[in-house]
Amino acid sequence: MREGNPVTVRREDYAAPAYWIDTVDLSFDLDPVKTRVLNKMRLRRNPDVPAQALRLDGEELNLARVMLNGAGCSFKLDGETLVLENLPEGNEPFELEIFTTCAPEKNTQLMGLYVSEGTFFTQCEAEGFRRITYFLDRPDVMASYAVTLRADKTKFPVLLSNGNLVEEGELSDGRHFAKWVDPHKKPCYLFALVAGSLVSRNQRITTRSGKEHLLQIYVRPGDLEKTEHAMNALIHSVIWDEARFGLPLDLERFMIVATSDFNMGAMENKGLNIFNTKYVLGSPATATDVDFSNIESVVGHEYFHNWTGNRVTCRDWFQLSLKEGLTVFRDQEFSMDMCAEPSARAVKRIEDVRVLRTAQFPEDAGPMAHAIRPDTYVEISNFYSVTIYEKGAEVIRMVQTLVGRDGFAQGLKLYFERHDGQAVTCDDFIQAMADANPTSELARQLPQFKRWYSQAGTPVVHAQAAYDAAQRSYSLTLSQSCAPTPGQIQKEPYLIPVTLGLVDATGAAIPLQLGSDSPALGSNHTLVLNETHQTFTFVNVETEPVPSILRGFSAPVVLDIELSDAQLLTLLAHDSDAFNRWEAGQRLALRLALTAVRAEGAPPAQPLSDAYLDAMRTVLRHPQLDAAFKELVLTLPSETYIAEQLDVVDPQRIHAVRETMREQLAEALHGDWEWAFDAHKNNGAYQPDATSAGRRALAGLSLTMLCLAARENGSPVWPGKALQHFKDAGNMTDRFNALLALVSSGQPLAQDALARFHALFKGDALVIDKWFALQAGAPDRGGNILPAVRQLMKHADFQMKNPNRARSVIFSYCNANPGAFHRNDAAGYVFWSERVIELDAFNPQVAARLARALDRWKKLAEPYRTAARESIARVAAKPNLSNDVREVITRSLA
Ligand code: 0A1
Ligand code: ZN
Repeated sequence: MREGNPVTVRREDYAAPAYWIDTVDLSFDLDPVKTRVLNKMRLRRNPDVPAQALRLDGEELNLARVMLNGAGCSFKLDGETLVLENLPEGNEPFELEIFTTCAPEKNTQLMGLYVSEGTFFTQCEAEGFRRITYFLDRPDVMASYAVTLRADKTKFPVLLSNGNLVEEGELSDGRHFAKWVDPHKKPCYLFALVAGSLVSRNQRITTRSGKEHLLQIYVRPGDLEKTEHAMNALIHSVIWDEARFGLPLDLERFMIVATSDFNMGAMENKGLNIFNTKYVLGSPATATDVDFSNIESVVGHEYFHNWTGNRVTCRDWFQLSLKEGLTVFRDQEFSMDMCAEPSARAVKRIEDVRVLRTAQFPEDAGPMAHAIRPDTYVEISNFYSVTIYEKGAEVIRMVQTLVGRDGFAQGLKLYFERHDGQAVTCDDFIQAMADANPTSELARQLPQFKRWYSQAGTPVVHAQAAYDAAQRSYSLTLSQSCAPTPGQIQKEPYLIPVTLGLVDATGAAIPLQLGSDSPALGSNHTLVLNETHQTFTFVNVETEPVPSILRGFSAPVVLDIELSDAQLLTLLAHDSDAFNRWEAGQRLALRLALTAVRAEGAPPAQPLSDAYLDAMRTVLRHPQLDAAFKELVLTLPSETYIAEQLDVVDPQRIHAVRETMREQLAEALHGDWEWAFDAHKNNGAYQPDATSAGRRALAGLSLTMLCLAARENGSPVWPGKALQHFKDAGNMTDRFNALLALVSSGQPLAQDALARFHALFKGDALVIDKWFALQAGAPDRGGNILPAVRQLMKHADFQMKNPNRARSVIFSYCNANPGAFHRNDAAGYVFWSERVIELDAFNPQVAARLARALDRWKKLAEPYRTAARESIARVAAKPNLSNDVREVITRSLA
């Protein structure tokens, strides 16, 4: 384990490798206790770099032998680095043979080669390959791989690696072998092998070019019928990437393998994607609509990496967003294009923005804030972040907004023409986009746009409007600022695309025109804000308009605008932009929440206004709006999002206020919720499409509201109905929503339902994860959740070493249940520090994610703040922390 040697890596220190590795021939004798790895490589000096020793990365390897061109040679170990000083001079290639062993069964970090439920898996991104063999473990070293796997045939009948199977056969002693050759050069982080007892769903497809491909999904026997949705998603991904971007599948065989022990979501290894089971397995009986939609987007994401990530990869890990931001953007677009209804696209956009604002904005305002292309890191695993991924995707989306959809496709085409087969930088990407669109604002103001890559923090755009009735003009002054972030005090202005429209009091769109000699702009236009202050004057505006600014969330900024309740109600009722329509409702609710949180004394009993409640009723009963959109509008802003608006945060008070608001909404709209539940509850045979999912979501929210109201008025009717609905449910979404309704409203019947749920799904790990998560994430009533969480950890099904299970209990409590986690007696923080330390001893990546739960401690009110700092200090005082946790904790206390 890497510990005690925290070195800061700097982007500016990048140097090309001193050697290239052209070919790698790996042989594995797979044994869980001791696996033997023979690595034969052909290397040559990089003529562009001064002559120097060869330094190969290694970690937790046992070195048995090193041979140079077939003979013994001198070498030394510098820490864990293998150093060869006396290599042949000149530029002739030479052959190195390295023989090592490792212990997959003992690999609890799940990096490198490990065993999960008796099957071998690898995870090499970012720096896991060095745990398999000595190597130049960096993404700019790309080699051709041939891999031979040998293992016991009974225990490991399936042997997989990247590329094509070229040979297989029997060996003595009940062992067998398979040899795989990957026709594509790749960096070692894309290497993978799998060996175990698995079965596969197979699908042959013919793509546009007429080429045949074999698509396969490998799972444990018994899980095969849960792979249909993932296979459909894969087929759709192949078709979509070819249709939208002209990017074909470049492999004869494309495989996905699922494992239940995985640190992240999935991994795009060339031709052999390895997935967390959570993002592969889904049947109507066991997976919710959210699971189905996640499966589709993660399958898409990993598949799209085949071009954006694999064909063109990153020069170094500072460029991570080159592949991740771009690929998240692509998977978001894919999911939107998979929606039949245009309104479902808007729903997806709202959901994505909600993630950005509840997870990325806090990161950008906290101690771990970093630019999408950071300048330094200690442990790269800590930078697989919402900033690199989600904000990275927003930056790509702004590029598309600035160059247009066709211009973006042209830019991507040029990017591949220039860089196919290379390891490149974010600068290379954006240059291709600009060069393909030379007259665009992007090309004209490229250096300024690039500040999105170098500056951390969320910009605030302040909007001020003035209507001049006499001149019939409307001027909008936009100004921007960005708060300091660690290591970046001063920020330069960004280039911000601000898409807007103007709406009159009846909701009609006002035609846009900037200056009387200027062309008509239609009713929707993107302004480019590139200075600290800028005024835009619209002419021929007959009546005072309501501004609808930042439509579609055209930039990842905070829009600071003073809109009256009446103006927000107009937008909520009429805006043609669905995102801003939703946003208007959120702003109304947020305003009421903040007023109640800031009020003196006990929180008000009825924080919601009649106007707000009437507007919500109108949305809920609206004949044209679809159910998914209604569910989003009727869901109050999260506690985390409310907290982000405040300088001093009292999580208990925020929780209390939001719960009161929910109860008020539940009671005031009681008849409407009853109508909504009845109107949306029956959907016939399960289909995972967005429209049906939206109906189930709205029925689920209605049921929760009805159970909440029942708690207030003591009526047993709706809890009884919820329990019945739970029992009768024909799919997991309905069943889980009924259970959630009972649990989140604190109904006594919840206990019965929870017990039945466990009995019904015993042995189905992903469903049992939900069972744990629901209880650990339940609203706190009198401090009952922490004891419940400690009890859950004693449950026979609890396994700390399985990341999904650990997350389902511990993260659901510490990261996703602020009202229960932030306790007056500091017990939540003590629990957190114990778990960070406990996890760090065997899985630093998972521990470091948990360590982020107290990122925002400096904003907490007393007594939380002092107690949080003490708990963080307790973790910091622990010797032998991993670099992963050490980096998070050090930055948190800085
Ligand atoms: N590249 C993957 C994410 C990933 C990163 C690190 C991992 O190590 C445990 C695993 C997966 C993706 O973006 O999907
Ligand atoms: Zn990715």
